[in-house]
Amino acid sequence: MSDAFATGMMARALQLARRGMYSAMPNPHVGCVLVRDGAVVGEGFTQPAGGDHAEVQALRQAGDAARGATAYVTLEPCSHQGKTGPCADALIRAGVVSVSAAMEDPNPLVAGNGLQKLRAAGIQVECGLLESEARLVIPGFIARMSRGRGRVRAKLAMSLDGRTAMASGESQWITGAAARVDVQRLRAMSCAVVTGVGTVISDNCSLTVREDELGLSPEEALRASAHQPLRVVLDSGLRTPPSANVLDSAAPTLLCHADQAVVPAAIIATAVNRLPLEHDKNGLDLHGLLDFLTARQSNEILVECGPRLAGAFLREGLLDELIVYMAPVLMGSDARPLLELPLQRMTEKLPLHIEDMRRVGQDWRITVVPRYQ
Ligand code: AOF
Ligand code: ZN
Repeated sequence: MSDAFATGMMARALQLARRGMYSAMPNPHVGCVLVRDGAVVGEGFTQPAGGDHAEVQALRQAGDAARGATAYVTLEPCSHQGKTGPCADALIRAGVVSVSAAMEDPNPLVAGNGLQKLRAAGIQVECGLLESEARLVIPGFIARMSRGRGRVRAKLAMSLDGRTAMASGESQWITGAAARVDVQRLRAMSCAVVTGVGTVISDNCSLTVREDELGLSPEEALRASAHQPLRVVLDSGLRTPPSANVLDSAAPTLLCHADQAVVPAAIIATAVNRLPLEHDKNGLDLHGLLDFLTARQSNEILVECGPRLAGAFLREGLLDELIVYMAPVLMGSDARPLLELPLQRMTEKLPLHIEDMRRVGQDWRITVVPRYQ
């Protein structure tokens, strides 16, 4: 087959992979295309956790036509027995003769073993086609597997003059409806959404994914909203009102508090899960929180909070990405700044790299990556 044909098939597999972006977690979302005699005979993408891997779906669709086929898959087929059987074995059994994987699986349980297993069975194996594109599809999974911490992204909304709330704390709404749809999708692709008690008190936010606010097709919206991210509230002194929306039953919640704080009876009565964390003048131990979220297999972590917590994550060097929605309004000089980051000298400034800037309805979305020194 020509290079262009193979590239086209892998691009199709990447497109399929993205269909699992709101539902496959904690699994990486993978896509697979099976081709025989120049025709697609099967397609699949990773199903919600515990469900089929991409290859199994594609093989099922192909049936007998898989014999003699080539598989294009966005991640190395697995070689281990996890919640589902090894995909490498399934491909061998089905009589696939050639496998092109975009990248090796960074999961140490696989890490090349899947490709080796296929080669040992006499299958022609290639790895690396559209690799950089494939890596961009699952950055959270790669980060969790390779550095032991998922990808942490903060979302902030500001006025053109860089303000996020009035002095009173009032902040609803700075951005328009389209930006809020975008935020729903950010939540839907995340395993956890982190906020601070200040935001909970001032906005009574619910931090849920809502099927009718995602702006997706009915089928996609249903799949996306079937999974609710863990809501994490950082609340050192346990000031969260027991009646707060984040404590309702719409999604799981974790209340993080100072390890020495006395837990009010009304909070105990809500039966919310709690995580005591070390605490100092800068607030709760964010590293401890991220260790917990890693143990819970969180690939993408969204921080939706006020200027203080966003500043704390940045100071600790823990933010991988900031998404700033900039609204065409001015909120004036008494309003609160984007971040609490008390710097004094130009030498202290934090350099950023702007990765993307695009219009979202009436607002602009700016995606930046901090360049920690
Ligand atoms: C594949 N195809 O579509 C995906 C793979 O517990 P399990 O059985 O679901 O396995 C999870 C691991 O399998 C996951 O950590 C990753 O290494 C790999 N994901 N592999 O062959 C797929 N999603
Ligand atoms: Zn698999």
